[in-house]
This record gives sequence, C-alpha cells and structure tokens, in this order.
Amino acid sequence: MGKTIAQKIIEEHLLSGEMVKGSEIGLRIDQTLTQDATGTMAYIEFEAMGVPRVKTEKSVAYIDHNTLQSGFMNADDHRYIQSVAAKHGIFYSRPGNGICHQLHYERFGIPGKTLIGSDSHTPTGGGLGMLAIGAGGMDVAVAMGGGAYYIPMPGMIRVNLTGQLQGGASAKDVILEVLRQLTVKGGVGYIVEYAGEGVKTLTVPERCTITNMGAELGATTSIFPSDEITKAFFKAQDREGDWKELSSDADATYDKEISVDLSALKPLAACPHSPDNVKPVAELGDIKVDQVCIGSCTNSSLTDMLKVAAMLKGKTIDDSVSLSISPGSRQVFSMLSECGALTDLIDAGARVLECACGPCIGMGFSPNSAGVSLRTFNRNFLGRSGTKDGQVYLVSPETAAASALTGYITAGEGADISVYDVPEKFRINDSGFIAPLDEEAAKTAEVLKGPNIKPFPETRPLGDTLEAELILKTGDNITTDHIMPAGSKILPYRSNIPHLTQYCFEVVDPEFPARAQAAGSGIIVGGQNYGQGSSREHAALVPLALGIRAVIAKSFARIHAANLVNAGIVPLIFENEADYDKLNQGDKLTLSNVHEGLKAGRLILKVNGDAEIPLTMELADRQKEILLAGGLLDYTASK
Ligand code: MIC
Ligand code: SF4
Repeated sequence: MGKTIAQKIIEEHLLSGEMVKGSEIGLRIDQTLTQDATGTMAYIEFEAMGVPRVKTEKSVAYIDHNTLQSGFMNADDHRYIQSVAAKHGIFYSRPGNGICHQLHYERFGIPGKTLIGSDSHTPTGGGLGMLAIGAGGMDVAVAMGGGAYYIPMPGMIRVNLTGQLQGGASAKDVILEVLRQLTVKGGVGYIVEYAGEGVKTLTVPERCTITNMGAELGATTSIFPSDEITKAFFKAQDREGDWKELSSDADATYDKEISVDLSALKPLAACPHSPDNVKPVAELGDIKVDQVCIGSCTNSSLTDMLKVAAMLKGKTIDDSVSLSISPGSRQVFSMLSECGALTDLIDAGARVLECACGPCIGMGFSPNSAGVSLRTFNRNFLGRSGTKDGQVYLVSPETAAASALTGYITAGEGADISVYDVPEKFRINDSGFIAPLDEEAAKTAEVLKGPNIKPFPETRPLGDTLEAELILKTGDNITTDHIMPAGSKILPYRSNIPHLTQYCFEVVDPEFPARAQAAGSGIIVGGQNYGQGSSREHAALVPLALGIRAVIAKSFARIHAANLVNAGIVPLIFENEADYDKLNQGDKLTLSNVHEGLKAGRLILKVNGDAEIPLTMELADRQKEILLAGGLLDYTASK
C-alpha cells in the first residue's frame, strides 16, 4: 500500500510499536531544539539523567524568548544554557541571533529527518519536509539522551492545494483558511500533509508559515513534500548537500481530505480571541487599529519583511498606529539592511525590534487598554499580549502593512518586492551560533547556575487511593496560556517553579493558587481540548507544585496530556461527557483502586462520597508505569 511522506519518515525512524492509528509508537530522533523559556527546565532534566554528551545528530539551544533582561534572571538563565550546551555537545544560538524556528529551517533542518523541540511551533520545519514535532521539555531531554520519543500514531489529513495565490492573498491566509475549516481541535491526532498542484507555487518560507501555524490546529505536525523549490532554498542557504527529494506515493491513503483553492483565497483575519475565529478582512467593517506588530516565527522571513517594506516605501504610517517589526533572524535582518528595505521601514515610522519572539510572547508591545492590535503572529489567546482586554487579530504581513498605513483593518494588496535588488544566495554568517566544546575540554567545563534556578518540584509515586478537592472547573479550549501565563513579568521565572505558582490560572481565577495550596491535594476539571497551545511543561509542573494530582476533561491537547503524565499528574477523560455537568468546584472527589483501574484503563470517581462517575484514559502502558512511578524523571531513574 502506498505511503504518505510522514508515514515514510515514521517507518524509517520506528523504534517500537506498530503504525496503527492511535497506538503508541517510539521514534528515533535525529535533531532537537530548545528555546530559553522551556530550555532551562529541559537542561535541568537532561543533567538529572547523567548523560555526558547528547546522542542526537544535532541539538541546538536557542535564546529568543526571554531577551528583555530587566534583572539578573534571564541573563543567568542564558549563561546556564550556554554553559550546559557547551559541556554536553549542544550548539548554542545567542540572543539576537533570531527566532528558533526561523533559524532552524534556515541553517539546520533536513528533509526526511526527525526533529523534536520544546516549543509547539517546532512543526515549522515541516515546510522543508522534516517530521518536526513540538514536545515537552522532558521528552526533549530524553531524546537528547538517545531515548525514543513516544506519540500515538497519528492519522493523516491531506490538504489539497489548487491554483495560485493572487493579489493580496498570502501564505498566512492559506493556514487561516485551513483553521477556519478544521478549527483549533480539528488536527488533534493527525498529521496534516500538503499536496496538489498548488504546492509548487509556494516557496519554502511560505510553506513554513503554513506548517508553523498548523500547531494551532492541534495537529501532531504538518508537512510539505521536498521538491525542486526546496532544493533551490537549500542552494541559496549554501546547504545543497542536505537536500533530498521526498514525496508521497500516488496511492497513499488519508483519513480525511480538505481542499483550498489558492486562486480564490482572499485576505483573512483570525479575530479575538482564537486562531480559528477566521473572517474575511473585507467583511470586518471599519475597525480602528491602534497597533501593528510584524514578525514572529510565523511571518518573519525575508520575503515577508520585503513585502512590508515595499508597501511602506515612501509612505508614512497612520498617526494613530504604533508599528513594530521583528525580523526572524540575523540573516533576514542583514539582508534587509543590505538592499535598503530597512531604511524604507525606518522612514515609514516602524519601530524595529531585535530578532526575537518579542511582542508575540508579551515581551513588550502590549497594546493600550481595549486596544486593537493587528499581528502577523499565530496566537491571539485572551491576555497573551499582556493587555487583558486587548483585541488581537492575526493577519498576513500584507494586511498588517496596509492597515498600518490606513489606520483601519484593511485587506492587503499584492506587494511588488522586485523594487529591491536581492541576491539569489542568502547571506551566510553563522557567528551567532557557538559550537559545543570537544569531548576532552567538556569534561572539566563548569556549568554556571544562577540563584533563579530552583530545583524540580517534589514528586511522589501514585498511591492506590486519591482523595482531593475539585479546585477549579473550566470550560472548553483552555490554553496553556490560561494555565501558566507568559509575558515579561512572569517569563524570567521559568526556572523557578515556586515563584510561578502565584500566577497559575491568573487570567481565569486569581484565587486558584491559594485554594489549591490550602487544599493540599487537588483535581482540575476541564472541557474539550484542555491544554491547547504552547508546549510549556510549566503548565503541568506548576499545578504539580500546587498539589494537583489529576485533571479530568472531555478531551486533551496532545502535548499537554503528555506533559501531565511526565509530571505525574493523571489525565482522565469523562466516559460520558454529560457527567461534566454533575461536578462543581469544592466537591470532595475520591478515586479508589487506582492501580487496578489504571491497568484496566477505567476508574470510578466518587463525588462527595456518593455519586459515581466513570472515567477513562487514553494512555499507553509505558505512560501508566510513568504515572505509578510519580513522573518521567522518577521512572527514568528507576530504569
Ligand atoms: C508560545 O508561542 O506559546 C511559546 C512561548 O513559544 C511556547 C513555549 C513556551 O511557553 O515557552 C510554545 O509554543 O510552546
Ligand atoms: Fe516565539 Fe511566538 Fe513563535 Fe512562540 S509563537 S516561538 S513566542 S515567535
């Protein structure tokens, strides 16, 4: 039987399990990446495993999230990551070098290889034809140590692309259209593979915009074929030797198929506060814009920036708009400068920020009260911008630039980037990467830990009876930004779990931490797609530190469910969704015969000593053992 691209890569990397949808498979991982906001924890966990040198082909530690350094914390963390990377065989990407996903596909990604990264937008690499998957920090640590990465074997969705983008429609509009069709939970349990005639009309950076934001579908990853267009990109990056052709078999089968006619696509916007709340820009009416932010791992390629510069060239942004531009990498930045586009951006009134995540993760540029912010980013969750009532719309660079000029949300028009004379070969300057020490020097190298780095929260093996209070009941689509917010105030403490506890669920219920602490042992109840969004394992480790022992939901997002298990928190699913209505905050909950129930995959929940609610779990045997041991670290130590 014919295979899809993803199935071919999985088959080549399969260490355990069978390629049957939903059953657990273990994959050999060729490359890993971390960023600084999840990296400190991942390296603390890696150190705890006692492996002297990474066993992957390439591992890279990027610094791109916490670049503000308004205190010793971030700088200490960066020092720690630099020193731990040097010692253990990991490349280090300095702050200012660029955003991890942009840099990784420019300089390291390889078609047909596997990559896991402690960041949910790792699937960006799928634009090159890599199997690139977002994971929790602990899973990345295990992969660096040579261990397998486990996922449920995904099903396959085919997105059939026809035609060619016209006018102001952009790659961003392609993924917004896919989100409109599939929603933020439509990709859960699937790999999204792009196919059809339209594929060859899209450049690698455009493909990477699409695979990047595939994370918002909840998909395991997204992937494009590796073809002549990919080859040209590798040539321009002076990496032709890394290129390899990859395509699906003509008789490959898919579980679902959707189509997007590129020729018919019009500029779209994801309206507040969800990436799947997608509407045509032309139908939004007159919406005054306060702020426009261009950049992030979704839209910060050279072409994206050139389009914006070409549209702003010789003009001035509207008086009411504040415009930020963050180029994705030093390569993009220096090429913008070389061709004069940077001058056009500056002259038009843009505030040019460094090559980093910046406003995307709330590191500055929070909008004014109830302000309308147009962003070329991938997430517009409530409060993520740093302003709780900020109204964030996600749009293409073309629409962002057009709106910066008019001061109203305005559909982008085709931008003519031929006004700039850009060389075919990219500027290559890898001085922002620091290679690791050789094995001899590494032996005596010191790892530098600052006082902000606090130990891992206390874990305990899973007992046979679990008595706990229902501390919080949430609705559907709770994101990890709800559970563990980011932003400039909180991000510097990503290696300090005790400090983070006070912010847990801050945007949902500020009393949550105090209630959880007072109860000592707690359970959270959620709706559909609990834990969607970022890969931050802090959304599991911080509740763990607050005594949360289980989460019961209608369904879970993949990475978060894995992070809960790794932290030793039991993810349970309502057998009958209607039982969700029977539970209330403050209920006294009891799970007995937990060990037996875990084996059987079914537990009975007693509510206030009385009503009984059946619960199930979607866990592999390995995950059940991890839970019994008290989490992945204890499980690994016991092996
Ligand atoms: C995000 O976009 O939410 C982040 C910040 O990049 C996260 C990782 C983190 O929380 O550190 C992600 O996407 O995984
Ligand atoms: Fe950084 Fe934003 Fe991309 Fe996350 S989504 S990696 S915060 S640019």
